[in-house]
Amino acid sequence: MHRAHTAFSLALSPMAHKNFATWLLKSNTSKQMAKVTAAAAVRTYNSAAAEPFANGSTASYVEEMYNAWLRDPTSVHTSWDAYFRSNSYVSPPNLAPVQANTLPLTAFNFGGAAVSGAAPDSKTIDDHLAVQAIIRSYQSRGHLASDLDPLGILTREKTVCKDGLARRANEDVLRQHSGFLFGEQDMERQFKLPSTTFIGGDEASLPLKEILNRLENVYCNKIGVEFMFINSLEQCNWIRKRFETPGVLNFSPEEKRLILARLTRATGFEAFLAKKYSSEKRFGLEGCEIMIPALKEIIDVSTELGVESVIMGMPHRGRLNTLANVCRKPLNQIFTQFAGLEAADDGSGDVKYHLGTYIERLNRVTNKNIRLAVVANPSHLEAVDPVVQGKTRAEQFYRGDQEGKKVMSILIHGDAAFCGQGVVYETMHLSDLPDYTTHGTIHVVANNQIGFTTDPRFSRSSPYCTDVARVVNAPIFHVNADDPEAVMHVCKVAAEWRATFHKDCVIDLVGYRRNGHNEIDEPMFTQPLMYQKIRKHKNCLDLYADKLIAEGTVTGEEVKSVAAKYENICEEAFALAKTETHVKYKDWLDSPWSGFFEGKDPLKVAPTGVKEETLIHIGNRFSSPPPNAAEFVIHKGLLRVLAARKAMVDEKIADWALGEAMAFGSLLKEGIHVRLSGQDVERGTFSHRHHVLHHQLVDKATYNSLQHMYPDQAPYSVSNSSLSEYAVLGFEHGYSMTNPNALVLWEAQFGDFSNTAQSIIDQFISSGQSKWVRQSGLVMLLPHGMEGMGPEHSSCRVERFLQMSSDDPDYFPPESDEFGTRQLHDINWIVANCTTPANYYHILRRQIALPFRKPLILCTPKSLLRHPEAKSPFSEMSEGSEFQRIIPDRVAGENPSNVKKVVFCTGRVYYDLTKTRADKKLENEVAIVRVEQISPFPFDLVKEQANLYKNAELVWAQEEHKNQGCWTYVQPRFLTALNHSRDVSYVGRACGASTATGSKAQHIRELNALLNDAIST
Ligand SMILES: Cc1ncc(C[n+]2csc(CCOP(=O)(O)OP(=O)(O)O)c2C)c(N)n1
Ligand SMILES: [Mg+2]
Repeated sequence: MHRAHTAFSLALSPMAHKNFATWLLKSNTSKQMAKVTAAAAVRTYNSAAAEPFANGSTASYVEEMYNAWLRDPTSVHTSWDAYFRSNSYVSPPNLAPVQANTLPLTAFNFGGAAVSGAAPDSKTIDDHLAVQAIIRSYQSRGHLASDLDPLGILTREKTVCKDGLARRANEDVLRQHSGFLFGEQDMERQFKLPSTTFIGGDEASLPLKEILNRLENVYCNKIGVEFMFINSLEQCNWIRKRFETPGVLNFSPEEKRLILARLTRATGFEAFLAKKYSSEKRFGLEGCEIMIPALKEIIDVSTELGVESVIMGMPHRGRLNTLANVCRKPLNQIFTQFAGLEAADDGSGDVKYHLGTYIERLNRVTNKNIRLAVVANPSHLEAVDPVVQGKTRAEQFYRGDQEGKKVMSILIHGDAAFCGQGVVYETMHLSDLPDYTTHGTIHVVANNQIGFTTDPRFSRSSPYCTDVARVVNAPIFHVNADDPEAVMHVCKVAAEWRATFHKDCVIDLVGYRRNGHNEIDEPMFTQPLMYQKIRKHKNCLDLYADKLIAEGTVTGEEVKSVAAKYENICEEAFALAKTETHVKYKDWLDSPWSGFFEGKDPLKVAPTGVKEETLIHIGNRFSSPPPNAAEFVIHKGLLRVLAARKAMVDEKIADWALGEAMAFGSLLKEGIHVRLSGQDVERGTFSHRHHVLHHQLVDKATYNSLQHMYPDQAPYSVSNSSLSEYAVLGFEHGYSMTNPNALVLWEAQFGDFSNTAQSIIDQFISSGQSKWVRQSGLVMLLPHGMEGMGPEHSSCRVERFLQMSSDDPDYFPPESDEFGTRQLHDINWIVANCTTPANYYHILRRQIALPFRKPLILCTPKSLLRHPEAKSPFSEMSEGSEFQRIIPDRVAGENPSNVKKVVFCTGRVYYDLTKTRADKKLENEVAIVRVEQISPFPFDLVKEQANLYKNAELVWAQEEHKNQGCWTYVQPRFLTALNHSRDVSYVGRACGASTATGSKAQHIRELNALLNDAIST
């Protein structure tokens, strides 16, 4: 936290508050008034624009003046008279008063005796305005002076001011209003409280001294509330009320004992691990142990308010403690992870502080059942955030929880990662999008004021590590982690905020890190002064126990006995863990699919062809305007698209968009939810899909025929996403984890953009099953193809996906009827590049027909979307048809002995090759074989094709550069398939650093060269 080091530079408000500021300028009143003008002018657009200074009590005060002036112009000061005569005054909008201030201002006349019905004197007005400005200053900026740092390094000491009061608020907080501070003689004067404060409780006015003390206590103590940038008066008032109302921080003795007991467990857990596994890394929570009671409080309050399932994402710090004391994962399972045992099940596993969990248990405090999941995550900090959101959204969807009342997410962050990692920002921006919102996430920052060895001063440019949350108007509650009661209050407010407004909020738990980054690191190398302080600093549990003993809530014996009891529990679990011989990865699964695998033959794939009448029905619906077509005005161009679709259906052929719709529609018919998400997917980047028809005259009137295929179909959702790959791909991955009976697809605008989501691809999609026994059938649609569009927009870098495939190049699996399915079962993901709508249709349907789930990486076409030959007859999609891993050359294959050369290829280049072959009239001499599923490699079918053309030369032709595309992947596998008895040579572009040339002419030259090389004998 280095908030104090950064000067705030606030822009002038674009919405300068005309009423207030202009009349003051015009009326040229006292100096004091001019200062107030400045206060209004300095106010910024992000500073509660919805609650201008002239609103609330100031506004009602001015209005009172105005009404008095209307009755009798001489009853007000000449400056008011001049102002009102200028017609500048406009009554403020009618804001519902949040607190009735019934006392007239005349009751406070300071210049002379109060006279009933008389106008207040100008000193009264000035002083009231000054007090109101001060109240507002505390609300807006009090957090800058609040006492957040348990180590006191950045804490501003209180100073005694000219009024005799000690306060932390200084010019950072009060700014120009510090000049308004009164003298000691004013301290007992009563001031009317504006409706925008709750510090008075039931009192409409308070002595100045009390006002200042209360403000100081609310805003500059152990809690720093940042909220005045929120653009909603209702929300600002809601927060003010929760923090300002007198007595909000009073806890009952029972509540205090519960906090103490929870803190004892959190502290005891780390101490126990430190004792038993002193040389093991565990990324302990020491210095921020309060996070455990904090999470429990959030969950308690949320459960009380109706939440039944909580999905959490968190980094390394305090993760084991969270599993143990928040999720109540059996301690022996946690301790077993330290024993270095062999795993009892498949997979490569992960380190203990990355594993997930899923627990269903009774919440003892609320007596309600609750499900808690901690999503497994990689080291890549914050990468799990969107995954958690996607999983949460999916759970809400399947439960019909449209407002997020039953399912919620909590994201826990480190201070350095929260402000440093861009995915946090990307994820925040999903928070209010209709198809991505989870209706409010509570973010908890375990802010230990350090990231590994780096001070905040060198790791961020913002005053707080939480500033990223301001972009979505999330309130931010900073709190000193050494004050358990303040922390609990903040957690309660956060849970209530989420339940009330269904919007994100942030709890910034400002603590410290007692040890090094991990328990083996030496922190004094880099933070000597901070760690000298830490060494002398008592831990939070001891401080709190001392406080409760001193106030008589508990005795020293009680404190000791609670700690001893927990230590015993740990010892028993430790003994039990010692009897274990294996770890079970399944114990750590975050998304169990109950029943999905039961009774299934793991090698049996359901048929993917469907009845022709189903295809015709889907085709007809997909090519029809909405039922109320007469009223729904469709764009003329789309009418042509629909007519062309209809013509295809009549001819029983499908292009790419129709093939896709057949896959989606038939799955929806079978009760499979389909969700397609990505940038501009509704229309399709290449304007081929058009799933959402827009009424040309009525805003938001749309029609999506895939949602209306059958009355009892599953829901179809297609959503244009925010312009993010990292967060959106992570989100869809999380969505796909929740339920195997859904087809979840993410489409990149162009395949190359998927590399900005690389950590989701590397850390989750390719390796999730191996590390965390968690399957996913997510489909990534990656437009790919060298079509002269330059270095970007050409390649989805399929070579990278292939390089990550766990498909052994030297191993030809035993041949059997189940060859293809067994390969799919054993691999980490599927990589394919289909050339026909029918094969695209089948591979999508196969995702669901498989008895297990695997991610599918699909290179998808661009020009083929409209290519006259890239069409499939319905017969290739109807019953009896299936996905073809390889598409043989039917013509050349009839007389294989004539064939001199076999060109193997994948993807769109096939159509260029066939055209060149036709031009050269070499159909009988050159066979062209399409490898549609690249990984797992179809060893069996490649062998079969090669055997068919015994004497032919074998080549692999590709349009990508030699070091890219599929060549390096297929080459060794060809040799294995051919048992090293024949060779396969390369035809295509030379190696290249870039994916494609930027010159169209060069592109055409290169393409022609490769086509000529490939189609020659
Ligand atoms: C994306 C990413 N970059 C770098 C790292 C290496 N790393 C691990 S922990 C850490 C510091 C994290 O600091 P903070 O977020 O404050 O969490 P803390 O460890 O202090 O709890 C770093 C840089 C990582 N795990 N992930
Ligand atoms: Mg940190």
